Amino acid sequence: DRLSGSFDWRQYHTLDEINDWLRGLSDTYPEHVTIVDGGVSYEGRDIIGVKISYSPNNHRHTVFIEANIHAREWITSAVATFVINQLLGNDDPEIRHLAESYDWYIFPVFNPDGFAYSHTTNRLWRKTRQPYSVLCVGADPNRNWPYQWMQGGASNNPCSETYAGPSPLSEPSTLSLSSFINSLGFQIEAYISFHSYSQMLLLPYGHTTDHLDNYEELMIIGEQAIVDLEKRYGTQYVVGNIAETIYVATGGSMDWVKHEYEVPLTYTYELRDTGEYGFLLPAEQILPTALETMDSLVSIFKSYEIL
Ligand code: ING
Ligand code: ZN
Repeated sequence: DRLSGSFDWRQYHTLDEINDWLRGLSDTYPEHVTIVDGGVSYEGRDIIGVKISYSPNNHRHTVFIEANIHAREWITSAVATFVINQLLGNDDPEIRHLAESYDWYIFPVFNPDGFAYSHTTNRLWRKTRQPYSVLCVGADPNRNWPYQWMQGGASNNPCSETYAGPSPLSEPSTLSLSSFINSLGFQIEAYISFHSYSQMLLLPYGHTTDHLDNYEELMIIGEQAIVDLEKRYGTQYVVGNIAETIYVATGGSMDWVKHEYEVPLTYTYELRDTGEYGFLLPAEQILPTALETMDSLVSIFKSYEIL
């Protein structure tokens, strides 16, 4: 039932389908959508995102959203593309306000090689596809960023699922995405990373359970966001620091961006579910997951405006 030329949220899509849809948006909405070039992966795939801006001549505050840095977490790119579609096409006044208040940079697939491999060969692949030994391929791209690299919850064994890589930014994808992020630098007002699964809203940092930077403010905004997320379908989330709430983990993208650019709003979502289907979340749950997640995003930025 896959109509050619269509894109929807009733099924999961391949990398090519996602990228074709993104490129089509810049034709449909030339005044508001620009394709942005996040570089090229180890296997030579383009890492593309969209910039959505309703005031291209102004210097606006920037929201950066990344998804599918882990290959098997398919719900994350489905939600990211849904967010793009909402920002461009939903007439709801709260969503129009949100869309038009920021410059948005949204990358639905941060790890295209792994994502393609999870479609063709191994549905549960997590890492990149750069080989490190005869037997073991890939580094964990969410353990490969320079802040607190290899300081806990990461492995120096290339065969591990959490292999941090031989050095920070050893992966072509993380290296080129880091330079793209550097080009935005202190313009970044919010950084949102989508993972699955566990139904959590996580705050920096992963190396310590200490409450650093603007932890209190992020907790207040996050607690309201999960209340607003729950309203639609009763889905329950928990909010908290990475190390306290899920596990110690270092070298994550959000922690690096937070520390490097003092980004005020930083959240990592662990989307549905809590383990019944895990990474294999049925396609029927894409739309409800996306809708409740959108509710929480609206909530986050509404709270942030007030505080
Ligand atoms: N969870 C994340 C992981 O990379 C995380 C949790 C978020 C760690 C942010 C560090 C920083 O392990 C999943 N499911 O991948
Ligand atoms: Zn993940």
